[in-house]
Amino acid sequence: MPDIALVGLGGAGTMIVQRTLEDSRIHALASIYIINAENWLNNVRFYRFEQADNLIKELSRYKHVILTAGLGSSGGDSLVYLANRLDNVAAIFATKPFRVEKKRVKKAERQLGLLKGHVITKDLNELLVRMPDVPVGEALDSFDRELAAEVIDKIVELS
Ligand SMILES: Nc1nc2c(ncn2[C@@H]2O[C@H](COP(=O)(O)OP(=O)(O)OP(=O)(O)O)[C@@H](O)[C@H]2O)c(=O)[nH]1
Ligand SMILES: [Mg+2]
Repeated sequence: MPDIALVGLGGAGTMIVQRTLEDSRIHALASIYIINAENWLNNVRFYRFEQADNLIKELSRYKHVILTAGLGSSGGDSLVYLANRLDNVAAIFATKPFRVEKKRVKKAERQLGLLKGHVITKDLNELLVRMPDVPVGEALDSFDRELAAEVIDKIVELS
């Protein structure tokens, strides 16, 4: 069993984890978990949030756990739940919602306030400035790749 578990929560978490798996080293270095997946991935352990208490038991067996999700969502709620119950969280990578997603922005702030420990956040609003003319799907994809690169660096550092 690897020392590291990488956990993606919700739609954004799934996408970010999926991008990390394009680096062929990752499966050897970390066990991959997806919670409330929106699409299927090979060699990944899938859980529903309703199984969170089993998941906590399983994740506590690792030396390091890395969590990633889009804040403001139910994935963000699950991230808070897990992060505050595990004592082996090495890093949290989270995205902040677009300004127009008003309800999610508020919810994201509440989630950040509840999270203990350091959270590395990346703000989706940056995309509107950096890539104003790129279709949103493409812009999100390049954003997910940048965040995945940071997650990969962390996994390599912890290995
Ligand atoms: N990084 C990234 N963020 C996304 C993407 N699609 C949507 N988002 C952002 O992530 C936020 C959370 O969306 P999801 O992760 O799909 O939400 P969820 O956890 O599946 O749960 P719901 O709240 O039930 O939709 C959205 O409000 C967007 O701001 C994506 O492909 N990549
Ligand atoms: Mg979703």
